[in-house]
Amino acid sequence: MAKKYLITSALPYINNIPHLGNFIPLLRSDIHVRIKKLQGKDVLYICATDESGTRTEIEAEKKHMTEEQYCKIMHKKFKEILDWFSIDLDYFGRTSSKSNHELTKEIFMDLNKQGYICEKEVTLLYCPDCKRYLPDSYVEGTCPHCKTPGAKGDQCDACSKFINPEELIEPKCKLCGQKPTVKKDKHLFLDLPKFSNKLKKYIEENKNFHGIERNLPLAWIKEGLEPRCISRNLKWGVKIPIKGYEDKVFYVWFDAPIGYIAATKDYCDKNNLNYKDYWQNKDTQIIHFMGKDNVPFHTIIWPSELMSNKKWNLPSRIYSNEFLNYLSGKFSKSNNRGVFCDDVLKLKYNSDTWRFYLSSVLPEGKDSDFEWQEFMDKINNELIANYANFAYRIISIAKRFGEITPLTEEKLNKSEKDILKKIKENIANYLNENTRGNLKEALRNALNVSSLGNQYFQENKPWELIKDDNKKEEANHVLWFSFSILLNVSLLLHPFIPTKTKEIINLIAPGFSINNALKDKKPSIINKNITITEAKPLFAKIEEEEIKELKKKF
Ligand code: B3M
Ligand code: ZN
Repeated sequence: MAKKYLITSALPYINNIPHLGNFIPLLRSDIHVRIKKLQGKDVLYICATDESGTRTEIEAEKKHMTEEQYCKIMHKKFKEILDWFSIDLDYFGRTSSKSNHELTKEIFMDLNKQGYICEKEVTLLYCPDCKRYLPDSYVEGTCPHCKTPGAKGDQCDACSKFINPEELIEPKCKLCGQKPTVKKDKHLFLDLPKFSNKLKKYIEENKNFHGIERNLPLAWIKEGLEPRCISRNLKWGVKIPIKGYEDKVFYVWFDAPIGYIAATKDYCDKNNLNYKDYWQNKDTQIIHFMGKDNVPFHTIIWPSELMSNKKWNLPSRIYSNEFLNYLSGKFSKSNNRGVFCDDVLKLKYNSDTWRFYLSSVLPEGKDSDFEWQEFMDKINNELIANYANFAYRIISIAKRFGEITPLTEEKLNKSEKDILKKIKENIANYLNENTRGNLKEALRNALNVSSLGNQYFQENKPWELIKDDNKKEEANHVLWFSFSILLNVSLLLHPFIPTKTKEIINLIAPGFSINNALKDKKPSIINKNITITEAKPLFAKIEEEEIKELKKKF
């Protein structure tokens, strides 16, 4: 049976409109999925909103809504943003779905039956002013591990270690700033030490785990894992199905990754498929995209949840990204710092423009920065100068020339054969870089092909050939081959800038199927007549003045 791929992007928290940094895993996963589709692979692409937990309770209350109402509105907003950016999900689910509640309970019961859950009395932080327990993100203090101030109640951003809220040094309620009081209560823990050996084996034996995805969990296992509290004193979330826990729900990170399975199930139920073909059939590879801060959850907690019962597929590969910063600092909605996805929708640039810029500065291997000047430079000097102008120039000349008849490969001269050879090499590199998760490099390979096209076009001067009645045949040849190069560039750029490239492909090779185009890892050649009746520039140049305005605004 042919391999299937189930590809996910980390589930965004329902209460935060993503900034461009949060958007990176969505963009990278979308590009990766589209490249896999060019290769003719069988891919299902899934995401969902992460809805459980305190954040939702507090935001809903601020807006005088029930949690259900609030999540419904926000989910719709997220969906609009993802559609606008052409994030081509097969299904965008919700962790508040019935399927997620059921699957979470099922997986918990399995863990419990196998002895992987333990109960302990814990000290909790309670804010008497706000009248609520302060888990996770609503309490702040100094990290007990690295002593950095400003650590959250579940994880320290500085050293990325897990924290239990009561371990924070000098804790403060993030809502009112008061010092919380301490209460004792019984809670459930996932007994992580019991998974240590299995996790170690799983990670060590999986050749697809590299860098932080391999080193971080192995280092933590070596240090010794500790049981992880998985219940919370809240109402909004997945109810805990055992006696004595009626007033508690699961910790948001317990049910969130199960949301991947639930979203798959919801998609499959709607399409007469079986979600077990993805999650329980060993021919399926599960691939997760996320920011690096999510790596501990996906390499330790999540596989442990799945190990309760041998039936589940474990993640085959994790692609994590470093952080995208805004002008060398952090994005912050409250300080109006940086560009958020809802802002982007109101600006004049189309989604391809944003996707191209972000793709060219992806924080892969190291952090990167969003810079307005660079935004303008990348769009004007790479997207427009290298690709869009190439496309526009050939199309304009072809419009003046009239119908172009296709030739066959035998008609190619030596230098054209060389170009095809180079395109083939770039395709091979492009696909390898995609497998390694170096999408910024894959984009380079696509642009290399565009440079080859520009060079060919410049050397063969079709604009002169079309003026000479004796050179009709030569003009036809050069235009046809230029269009063939343009087809290849457009295919390679398609995962990055899907909208414009699709328009170009439909214009120059109507009926050409984008899916499967790179199945044989070979360049494509146009084999039908080409008639162009209209030519217009693909993108408008960005002017200095616009950048000045934007710098002021953000
Ligand atoms: N919502 C954290 C985040 O958005 C979390 C990811 C869940 S993935 C299962 O960064
Ligand atoms: Zn720390």
